[in-house]
Amino acid sequence: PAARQIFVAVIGAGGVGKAFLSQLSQLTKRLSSEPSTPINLALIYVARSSKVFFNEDYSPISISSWESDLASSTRTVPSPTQIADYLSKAPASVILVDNTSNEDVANAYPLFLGKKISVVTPNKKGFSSNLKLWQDIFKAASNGTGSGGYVFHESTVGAGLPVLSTLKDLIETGDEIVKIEGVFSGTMSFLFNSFMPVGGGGGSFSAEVTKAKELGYTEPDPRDDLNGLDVARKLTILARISGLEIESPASFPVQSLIPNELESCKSGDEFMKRLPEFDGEMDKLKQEAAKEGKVVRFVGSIDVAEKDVKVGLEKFDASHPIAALKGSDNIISFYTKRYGSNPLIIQGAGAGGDATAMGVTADLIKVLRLL
Ligand code: NHO
Repeated sequence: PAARQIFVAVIGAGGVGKAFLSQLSQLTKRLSSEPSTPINLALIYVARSSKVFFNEDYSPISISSWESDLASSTRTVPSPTQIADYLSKAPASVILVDNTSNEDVANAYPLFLGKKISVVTPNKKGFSSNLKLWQDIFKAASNGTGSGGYVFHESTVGAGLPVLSTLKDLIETGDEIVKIEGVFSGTMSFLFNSFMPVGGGGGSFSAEVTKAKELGYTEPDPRDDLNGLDVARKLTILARISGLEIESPASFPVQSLIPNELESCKSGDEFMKRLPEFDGEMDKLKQEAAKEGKVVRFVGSIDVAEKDVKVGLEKFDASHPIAALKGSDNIISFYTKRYGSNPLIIQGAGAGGDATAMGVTADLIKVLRLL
C-alpha cells in the first residue's frame, strides 16, 4: 500500500528535544517499513529560541543533519501565529512537538489545535497555568469537545511514566479517584533520599543541595526546584484531570524550601553560599522525624472528595513505599474505590532527557493512530 504522509514540526531542541529527535529518527525508519500501513513521517520544521529551519515548500529536513541545518540557518524566528499559519497550509496532517518551557508557545495551543494541527508536549505551562487556557485547549481538541487537532501531554507529569494515561483509564472505566499522593520531582526525590535515607546517615541539607546541583539534578538556579512550583504545576494537571477546577498552581498551599531571608538573594550563587546558615532548621526536622521512626519527604497530594490539594514536607514510616524511593525516582500512588486500601503505584525515573522524550514519542504514536 502507498505510504501515508504525516509532517512533524519540532519547537525546542534542548535536553528533551534532542532525545526526542533521536527517537523520532528510529520511529521514522520503523514506520516507513511497516507492511500493512506504512507511514512516511517527515520533519518539516525545527526551532530553538534564536534559530529556526524550514523550507517554504514543506520539503523535509534531513533528520540526520537537522543540527547543522539549524546552526547555519539565517531565518528569523516566526511568532506562534506565523508558525500556525505556515503549518496549517501544509499538504498533509501536522503534529507539532513543543519541547520548550515557553509560555507564549503554550498560549498558542488553542490556535494550533483550531487549525487541525495536533500538539504533543512535555511543557507544563499550557496545562497548569490559568484554568481558561486549559479549557480553551480541550474545547479546541478532537480528544476534548472540539473538532481540531489532537493533544497529548503525558510527560508533563512523571516524564515517560504512564501517569496521565493511567489516571484517564481509571476514570474512563468508572473507577472513583479517592486520593493521589506521591513524589513528583526528580530533584526533590534525590535531595531527600540522600538528606535522610532510611536507616540513618545523610549530609546537611545545603551539602545535599550542592551535590544535587553538581550532578545536574537541579535547575541552574536551585531555587527553581526548591520553591515547589514544579510539583505544584504537576498537581494542578492531575487535579484537573480528576475533575477539580483548579484555577492555578497558586490556588492551594505550596511549601517552599527557600528560607524567607533568602527569597531576595540576587543570584543562585549567593543563595547557595547562604543556604548553610539554615541547616539547623532542616536538621531539627530530621531529628524530630527520626525520633518517631520516620523520614521526611517532599510530596504532593490530592484528596479528590475534599478538593484538598497540597505540596510540602511530610513524615513517612520507614516501611512506606514513599520512604523507600531511590535516586531521583518518582512514585505516584492512586488510591481509588476499585483498588481499595492497596493503591495502584507507578514508580521509576521521573526526569532526564531520554525518559521525558519517551513520553513525548509515545504521545506522537497515539496521535498517528488517531489521524
Ligand atoms: P532545555 O534543555 O532548556 O531546552 C529547551 C529548548 O527550548 C531549548 O532548545 C530552547 O532554545 C528552546 N526554546 C525555548 N523557548 C523557545 C521558543 N520560544 N521558540 C523556540 N525554541 C524555544 O529544557 P528541557 O530539559 O529539554 O525541557 C524541555 C521541556 O520539557 C520543558 O517544558 C520541561 O519542563 C519539560 N520537561 C522536562 C523534564 C526533564 O527531565 N528535563 C521533565 C518533564 C518535562 O519529568 C521531567 C521533570 O519534571 C524534571 C523536573 N525538573 C524534576 O522532576 O526534577
